[in-house]
Order: sequence, then structure tokens, then C-alpha cells
Amino acid sequence: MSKFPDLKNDRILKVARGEKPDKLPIWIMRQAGRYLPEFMEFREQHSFFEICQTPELACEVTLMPIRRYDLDAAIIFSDILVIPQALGMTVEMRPGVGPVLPEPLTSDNFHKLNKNGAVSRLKYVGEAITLTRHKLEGKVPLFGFSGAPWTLMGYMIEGGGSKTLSKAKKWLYKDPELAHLLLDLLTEVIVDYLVMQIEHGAQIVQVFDSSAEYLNKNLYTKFCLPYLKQISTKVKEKVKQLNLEEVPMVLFAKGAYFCLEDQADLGYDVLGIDWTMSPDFVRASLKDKNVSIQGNLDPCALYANKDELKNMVVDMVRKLGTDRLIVNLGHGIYPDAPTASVQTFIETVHSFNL
Ligand code: 1CP
Repeated sequence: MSKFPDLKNDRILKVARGEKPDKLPIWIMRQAGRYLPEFMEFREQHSFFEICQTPELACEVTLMPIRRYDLDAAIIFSDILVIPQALGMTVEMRPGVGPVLPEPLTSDNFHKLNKNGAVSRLKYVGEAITLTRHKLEGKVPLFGFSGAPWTLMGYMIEGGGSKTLSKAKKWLYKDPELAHLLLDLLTEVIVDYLVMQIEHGAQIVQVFDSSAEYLNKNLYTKFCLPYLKQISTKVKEKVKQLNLEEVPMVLFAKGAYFCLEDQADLGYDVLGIDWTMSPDFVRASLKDKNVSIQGNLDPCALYANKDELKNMVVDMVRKLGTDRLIVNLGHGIYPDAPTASVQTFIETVHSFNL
């Protein structure tokens, strides 16, 4: 018997398993973020990592969009950069700038990364997940998540966001062996981190490879696909060994249109589709594959007026088809997205007859 309240809305889990839900489900990447006035108010009182590291605060922010909207999932409030932090790197969240790692990773300080005990240093995420599962009272399932190895490697070497990721890509060309050592280390930590989240109550997990778009098929095949495959395989194995219920896994490899078909063979149940991919391309690429899809409205479509937005959502769903579809944006929501548009987006999706 589960130690958590019974789940009342399993639409997203059903679609992930290839079953038919009663209504077309929707959640929104970065739904617990800066476009919500209640979050901005909260941020005036608390620093970003204080929220992440205090289960009661992380839980409160996770619930904000669930109280406001009829979403079909919650996602735990955290960040992909908690892993570099747990490995011993300093990560600052600078207002208006984003994440900054003042001492980026180099071949000289690589040996300082401390993977021993890294996942236990992330225990606060597990505690936030457990608390949130109780506070959700089974209303919707709770997502856990992690950054993918390549995306984390990018932030660690660049020291923050980058327009080109040329420093991180330099490792791939100039020192591939060291790059593989780093990707291996990250993969190991990510596997244990996701399993820890599942043990603490995450009902579905997403791997964000937001920086996939900086690579080509050749690089992605060498430096990403094998690690992504290891993550899904090992997480599923470990979950079985621990006698836990199987949890669907979502991969969001932003901009990796060049290997969409290959992504379908990595063992993930759902593929996140970014907003640049056309419905025809997506369905044609995945026609014989056993995966569900998630996406893919342009986050900027939320700036359109109500009628236009409705038309765009209807058009997108018609073209993608409702079969094995979880609706989402095709990347995270922007801080200035109008909250009323989010409401329209959700209502339009839920109005479809399946
Ligand atoms: O609802 C949610 O999704 C909130 C939890 C969440 C998640 C899933 C946050 C909170 N960050 C993330 C993932 C994340 N973080 C990704 C992958 C998703 C994506 O591609 O957007 C990436 C690349 C990051 C790194 C990051 N963290 C950035 C740079 C990328 C970007 O989107 O601009 C930034 C600005 C952050 C800060 C951050 N993370 C989360 C929030 C709410 C914020 C804003 C910080 C603040 O409050 O000032």
C-alpha cells in the first residue's frame, strides 16, 4: 500500500504508458516560475537556493500553479544546477542574469569534483518531494527532474549560460577522453539522483537536455545518446531492484531534431518536442516508435490575443493528433507570459473531445 494519498488524476501517467486518458492532459515547463506574481512576491523574501533547499518553501512554490490552474501535473521546485552544486561547485542565481558559476570547471580543477555523497547532499530535494506528495493530496502526479549530462557539462564549463557553448564543445573536440570522464561521472550521479527522487515519491521524471541544440548528429551520437540510454536503463533497473512502482521517464532534448528517431530508442516513455519542430515532421519521424510525445506550443504564442491563441492550440493539437499526446509548451514559459493566456491554453486543451 502506498504511504501517499491516492492519485485522482492519472491522465499524464496514462498517456506516458500508451493508454487513453479521459481528457487531453497538459502541464507547462517552468510552470512554478517567475511569470507568477505570487512567486515574485515570495522571491522578495527568500533567495533562490533557500527556496530549493527548504522543503516547506519548495513545496509551497510547487503548489502555486496547481492552486491557480487546472494543470495535470506538478513539478518539484528546484533547478538542474543543484547537481554541480552538490559536486562542490559554487552556483549563484543572479537576478536578471541567471545562473553563474564563478569558478568554472577546467581540466586543472576537474579532480576537485566530489561525487562521493553528492546525492546525499541533495536529500533536501527528496524531502521536498515527499512533503509535496502529501500536500498535493493526490490531486495530480508530481514530476521529479534532472539536467542531462551534456547540459550540466555545458553550465559547469561555461560558468553560466552561453550563446555558443564553445568552451564546453572545445572539450569534445580537443580532449574527448576527459569529456567522457566528466559525462560518465555526471551520468552516475544523475541515475542515483533520479532514483532517490522516485524513492521519495516522484511519480514521473524528466531529463532536461536543454543544450542539445548546440551539437550536431555526430557529436550528439558520441557524447549524449549513450549516456541518456544508460540513465533510462539504470534508473529503471534500480527502481525494480528497490521494488518500487515503475515510473515513466520523459526526455526533453531541445533542438535535437537531427536525432528524433534515435531518441525514441533510448528507453524513455515520452519525448519532449521543442517548439521549432513541425507536427508533420514529429509524427513522421516517430510513426513506428513506441513513445508518447509532449509539446510543443511556442512559448511566445502566449503573447497572442485570446482568440488567436485558441486557434493556434487547436491547430497544433489537430496536426499532432491527440494520440499519445501530453500538451506542453515547446520550451519553458517566459517570465512575462500573461497569466490569463496560461488559463486560455489550459482550457482550450481540456475542451478537446477524445
Ligand atoms: O516549474 C518549474 O519548472 C520550476 C522548476 C525549475 C526547473 C524544472 C527551475 C526553477 N529550473 C528548472 C530547469 C532548468 N534550469 C533548466 C531546464 C529547462 C529549460 O531549458 O528551461 C535550465 C536550462 C536551467 C538553468 C537555469 N536556471 C536558467 C538558465 C536557463 C533559462 O531558462 O533562462 C535560469 C535563468 C535558472 C533560474 C531559475 N530556475 C528556476 C527558476 C524559477 C529560476 C529563476 C530564478 C529566480 O527566481 O530568479
